[in-house]
Amino acid sequence: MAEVLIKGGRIVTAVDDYMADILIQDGRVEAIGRDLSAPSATLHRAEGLLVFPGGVDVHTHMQFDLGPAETVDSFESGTQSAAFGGTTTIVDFAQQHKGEHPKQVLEDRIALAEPQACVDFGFHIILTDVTDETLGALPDLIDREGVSSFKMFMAYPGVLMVNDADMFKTMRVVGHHGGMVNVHAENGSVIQVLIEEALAAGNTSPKYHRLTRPSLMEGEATHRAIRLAELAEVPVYIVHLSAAEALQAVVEARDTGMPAFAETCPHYLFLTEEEYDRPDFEGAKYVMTPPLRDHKCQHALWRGLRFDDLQIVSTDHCPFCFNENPYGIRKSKALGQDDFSQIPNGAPGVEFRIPLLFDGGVGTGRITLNRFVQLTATAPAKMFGLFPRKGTIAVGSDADLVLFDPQKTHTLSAKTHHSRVDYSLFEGRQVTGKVEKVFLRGQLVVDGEQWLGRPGMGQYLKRSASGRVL
Ligand code: DUC
Ligand code: ZN
Ligand code: ZN
Repeated sequence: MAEVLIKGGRIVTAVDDYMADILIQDGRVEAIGRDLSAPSATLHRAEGLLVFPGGVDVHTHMQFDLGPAETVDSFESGTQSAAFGGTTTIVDFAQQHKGEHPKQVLEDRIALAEPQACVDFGFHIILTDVTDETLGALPDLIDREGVSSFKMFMAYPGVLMVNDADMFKTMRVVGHHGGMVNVHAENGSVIQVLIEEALAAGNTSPKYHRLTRPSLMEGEATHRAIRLAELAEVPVYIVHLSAAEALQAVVEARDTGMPAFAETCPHYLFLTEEEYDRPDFEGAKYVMTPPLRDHKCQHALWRGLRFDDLQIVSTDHCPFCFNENPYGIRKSKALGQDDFSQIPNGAPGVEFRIPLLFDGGVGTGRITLNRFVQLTATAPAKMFGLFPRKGTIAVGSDADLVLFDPQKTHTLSAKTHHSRVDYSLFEGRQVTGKVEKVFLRGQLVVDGEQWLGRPGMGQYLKRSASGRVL
């Protein structure tokens, strides 16, 4: 029986904060207590360190084919990067293309991820083709295949966008079977008009990405998504919320008792729209959707995190290289050199979520240590049907643990991160608080700068109901 003993750490969960030892047996937490002893166990000393549950990032896009572009992280490189950042579970996406059966889409994606994954993983399914066959497949996916959340896009007309009628039909089925809908909420049709006008006027640079995606249209779509969900009686989760107007729609819904939820991402919390003014096409690095917003929005997001109007911080890790080489133009921002609308939408971040939120959230006093764990591990696990196996430190839970040095200062950089992407949104930023050791089901995978994990050790997670317990 593989035994591991972690001694002398300060255990922090979403609700607790105390000194104790943790005994791990066969990948699970066997005991938590003072002065535990297990002579045959491998010992790790944790004096001076915080012990968190492994992070749960419910919004990543590894090895993701978006048509003209493909994200540059494989499941192997992306999950290794996640582990170095203290994240031991991801929920990624399996995307349905026109005519595809959602179950087949899921099976293909699991087959791609399984031999490569270095952390545990689940999938949301992106629905783009709402037919009777698609709708008929959903109950089985929820009840038997462990997929209880389905993403739909209100943006990207002609590519990913689902109209209101199809969205409503999907919501009704998903709600009835214990699932939740995730919505990319932007008014795609109006945004398309603005994009075409900008290009016709010769406005092709990255800053027009922001100017053609106004926060008002995120607010409008968020309001609409919530109203449709209300009628369909389904929990709704707004992904990558960036705008104060969108947050307002979520707050109003929650105030009336609706199961409306939302996540935001570190880039919206720490960066603002000024980044698009960088010279030499550098603004393209910040082209993600929705775009970076102004300081007023940023302030509203921090307030939302404090008061639980926003429940989760995820990364939307969707990396494309800045330079065309070494992975070629399909994996690079250079696709949009002459036309901002062709810049692949997405940015990296899976490795820096925990250090950034610790430094810029806990370190600045904006959120408490318990809230930090809630936002990065416990709430995502609960929201997406993974709790209590994931998201906390408790007897019987998977021993996914992060030993974290709250005093150590280090610099975030693409030179030292583990993603394949060639830039960082946070290049050169100094943060205090560093992931020292990471355990995945009791196995030490990260030890300082050393990688001890291996591809294929991550397991597919069948999830239970989403959006029901928080
Ligand atoms: N939405 C996402 O969630 N990820 C990448 C691009 C997008 O529009
Ligand atoms: Zn999206
Ligand atoms: Zn995304």
